[in-house]
Amino acid sequence: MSAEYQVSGNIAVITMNNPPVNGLGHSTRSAIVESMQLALNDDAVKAIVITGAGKAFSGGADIKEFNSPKAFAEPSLHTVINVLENASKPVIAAIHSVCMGGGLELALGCHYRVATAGAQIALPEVKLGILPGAGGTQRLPRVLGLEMALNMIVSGTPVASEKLAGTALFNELIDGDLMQGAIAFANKIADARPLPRVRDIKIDYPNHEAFLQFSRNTVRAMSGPFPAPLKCVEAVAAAVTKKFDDGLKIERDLFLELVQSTESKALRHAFFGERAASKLPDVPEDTPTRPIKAVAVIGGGTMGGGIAMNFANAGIPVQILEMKQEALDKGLAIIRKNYENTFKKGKLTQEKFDQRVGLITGTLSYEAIADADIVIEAVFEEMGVKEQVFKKLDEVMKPGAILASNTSTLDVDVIAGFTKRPEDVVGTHFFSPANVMKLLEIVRGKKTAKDVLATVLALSKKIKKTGVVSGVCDGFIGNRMIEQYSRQAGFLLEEGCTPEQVDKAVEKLGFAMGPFRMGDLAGNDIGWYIRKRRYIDKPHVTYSKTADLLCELGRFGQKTGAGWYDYKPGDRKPYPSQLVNDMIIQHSADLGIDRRKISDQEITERLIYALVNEGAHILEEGIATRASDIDMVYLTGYGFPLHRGGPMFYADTVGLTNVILAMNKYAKGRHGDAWKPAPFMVKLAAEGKGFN
Ligand code: 3H9
Repeated sequence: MSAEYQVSGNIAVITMNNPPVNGLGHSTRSAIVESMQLALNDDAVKAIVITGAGKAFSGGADIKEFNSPKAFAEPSLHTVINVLENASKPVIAAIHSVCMGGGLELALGCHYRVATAGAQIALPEVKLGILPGAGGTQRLPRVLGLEMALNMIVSGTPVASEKLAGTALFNELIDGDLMQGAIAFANKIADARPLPRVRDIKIDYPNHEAFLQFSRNTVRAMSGPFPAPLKCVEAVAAAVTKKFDDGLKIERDLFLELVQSTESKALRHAFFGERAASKLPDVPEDTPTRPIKAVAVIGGGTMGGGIAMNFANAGIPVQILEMKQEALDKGLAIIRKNYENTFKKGKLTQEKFDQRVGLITGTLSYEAIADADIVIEAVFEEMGVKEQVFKKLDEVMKPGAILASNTSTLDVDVIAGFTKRPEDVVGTHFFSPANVMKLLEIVRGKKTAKDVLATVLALSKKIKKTGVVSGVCDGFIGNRMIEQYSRQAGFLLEEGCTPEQVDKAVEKLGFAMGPFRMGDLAGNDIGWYIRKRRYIDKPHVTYSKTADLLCELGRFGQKTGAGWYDYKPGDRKPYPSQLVNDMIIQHSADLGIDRRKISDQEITERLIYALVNEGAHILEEGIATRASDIDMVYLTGYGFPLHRGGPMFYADTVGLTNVILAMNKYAKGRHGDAWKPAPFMVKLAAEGKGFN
């Protein structure tokens, strides 16, 4: 039973009970209808209160059901709402904590609504690529007015219940105990007739057509590749221009169309992917975590400073350790400047500014950080330097402190081996700029303790990052895959592309930036440094030499005013470079390659399928726990287009057999050895399955 039924005096109370957020899945919907029958058939019952158990009134339709027939099985949410709205006895929604999506639609089908202050009220469907499909687009404008309702529906942003007091959404805001208040309200209105229905309210908005047209234009310009926001406007427009039932039908048709769209499936995948990433099969959810009340960061450079800001933003004091006073002063000054910029933009109050700046202090002494609960090393990416730091940390840090490394490529097990407490060592790979990028790759060493992983996963939530656990391997999940992508980008230049052509093809697919613009932004010297190491460590791996030739010209990117593109002073816009293009053409000639015209399809397939194949190896080796973890790494750290759901989800939408067919085709070209499909992917394709 996903709802409980009780009678208290003359009032029946139906309590939805489907943890964690009382999602309106099939069993909950059925239980509400059954409870309603009991209440309507009981002559002693004068009014019915409906509420939610635990931490929500209701988080809406059960999104997990969306891919199954259960989502639309009777009683549908429409049916449930009809039962409530047409009941012969008054039905009162008693709202608290979270009232979202289908939960709010259900409440709007009740005759009355009471709520506690602080409840989050939203129709957030648009964030899942759909629109409210159970009357929300028709009823919310009737209680909040056209403008406010449209804003809420198009943005999906929650509004606190007290901010909506005084509107027709709430009949009363309850101070104190919600159920006592709701039952008192129910007794007060038990005999009042006729029963008010939201559907009967008339929307009065002078010149609504002009407003709707303005909204369409604005929303179209802002919604990028996502169809849902504009459809939200269409559905709300129907609330004003059509009869209630006709509007409901329009909403329903648009909902059914959107729920099947790849964009919505991708957003739902990201919603669950984000939450799944915080779970590890062998680390139980009740694993105790270590308290984190103080943090230390080794290194006050750009990375160390950015990392420190995350903790200050979350209210946790951070010490930054540097070797020299000058470097420390410089690092602290940059952090202060960053906060000042945010303050000047009006995104930080004076109080928050003072608090955050005050939480970050500096030191030159290892002894001063000994009591930190976690220390994150962000020093130069060289094993010798890491060795010195970790030996020192092992010496000074208190027992139980977590020793974390921000390494992006080095072996965390080797680093752990520099200490006598490898179980306390973990990788925390932040992405630059560390105070902005959402991704945190958490690298699990062979000996990393489970409570250390549980602690860092919980901490990543606290600092508003998407924490994804990776096993130890060269480059971990993200950089190991991007290496294959970058190799293909280089080969494409040798075979006939210009940097601009490659970037444009990828950007057309929805990437924030193509590989060459990205290189110019991040600094081409970083890749050069890594490749030089690889030429020694892994001589069998082939790379195009174009990137080395570029670096030999000192063209490291925006920071040197020239990279794959030319730049004008004070202007970050990339201009195609004749010099670079000539250099690429000359290089092809030196290699004896006949340059050919390469289609956008080939460019994007080669770049994305290179990611996918490496991702399949990563899954096969158990480096990533699940395909959605890889997708989360790419969505939150590498600018993979959200509406495509991440590389593994994208491969699933193309179909793994099609991916393998394309790879076989490219295997016949230059560097064909890069195109051997991972056995795991071949197996899944043969079974007709996908990664997710
Ligand atoms: C809809 O209503 C369509 C209708 O218009 C039309 C229908 C015909 N379903 O976020 P958290 C799970 S569409 C299933 O970490 P928080 C979530 O997966 C729906 N499961 O907690 C997680 O599970 P697990 C419109 C759901 O306290 C657990 O709850 N509604 C749902 O930070 C905790 O989640 C939305 O879009 C759901 N609807 O935040 C609301 N919601 O523990 C989406 C949550 O196994 N949800 N779960 O990983 C949210 O925004 C937040 O989850 C919420 C709680 C604010 C509710």
